[in-house]
Amino acid sequence: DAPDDTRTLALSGALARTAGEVAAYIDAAIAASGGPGERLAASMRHATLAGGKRLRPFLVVESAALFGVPHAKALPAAAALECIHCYSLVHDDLPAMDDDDLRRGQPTVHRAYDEATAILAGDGLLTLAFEILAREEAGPDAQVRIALVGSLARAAGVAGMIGGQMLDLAAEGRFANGAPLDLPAEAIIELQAMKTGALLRQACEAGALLGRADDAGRDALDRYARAVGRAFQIADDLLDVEGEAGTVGKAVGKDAAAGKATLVGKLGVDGARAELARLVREAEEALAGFGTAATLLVEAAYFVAARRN
Ligand code: GRG
Repeated sequence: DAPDDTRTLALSGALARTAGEVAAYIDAAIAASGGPGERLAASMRHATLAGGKRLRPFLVVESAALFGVPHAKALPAAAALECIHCYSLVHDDLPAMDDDDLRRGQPTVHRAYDEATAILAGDGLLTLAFEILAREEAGPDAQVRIALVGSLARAAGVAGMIGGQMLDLAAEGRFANGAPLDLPAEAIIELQAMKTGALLRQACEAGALLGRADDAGRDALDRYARAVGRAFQIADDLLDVEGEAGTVGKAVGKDAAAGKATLVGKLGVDGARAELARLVREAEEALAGFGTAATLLVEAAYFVAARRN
């Protein structure tokens, strides 16, 4: 069953708490990073501190909490992942990529500043993420910190987000001067698992690493994260068709115009909704072994599926 209002309220409170703590952590990390002048730091703050659901940091802290890790101890890994996520949005919005004017209701970084500054703000956040993970406070010992670095690098890199973005551009027909490719559903699922799923999985993997989870715990969280990642993408594709709360569908916008390959296109809206419901059940079942300790993570899966922005 869908969660009741009391449980949804608990999730909103937990999301807001993590969002505030991660924003403060990133703000301080930018201040301590030693970059020259105000412009670079201000553009990095624009990219990271102007809203966002902070879903990935939430998944890090709540996954770690399953293994008894206090909130504060998971914040560096959560902030590092959010830096990577925000950098990917800055670069994805650039003229050479999606050429977007707005992000989180604000001008994109290249619109608020300029293109060169946006590239450097993204690069600055990418490297700041690994600087954070190298801090002693980022994990209980060097072995865990090295594992966190490897995990985040793989998820953000060519076998994960970057590789998925490249496949996505190829599927749009960008490199062959051609029409968009008509990818089969399995190829779309794989592309999306890399482009957006990899960072969501990394969030749960980071929690498991911080908590020194055993194989069973790691596997359960990974099954959950895979299902949440797929649900996230289908919900995003449905928003393209049906619109964010209070707007006309993004289908009138760039994504649909670019003929992006989506599962909604393959399954239709009703088929996609059914798949979304199945994935949320799968996410919930994956965490059944944790009992009520996993309530917030289960709520988050429902939240991802029902999101309107
Ligand atoms: C260009 C380096 C580079 C990577 C691009 C992940 C990615 C690859 C681009 C993101 C662009 C995008 C809009 C993808 C669709 C799904 C998505 C990741 C949406 C934004 O994530 P949310 O909803 O954003 O978690 P907030 O604003 O809440 O943080």
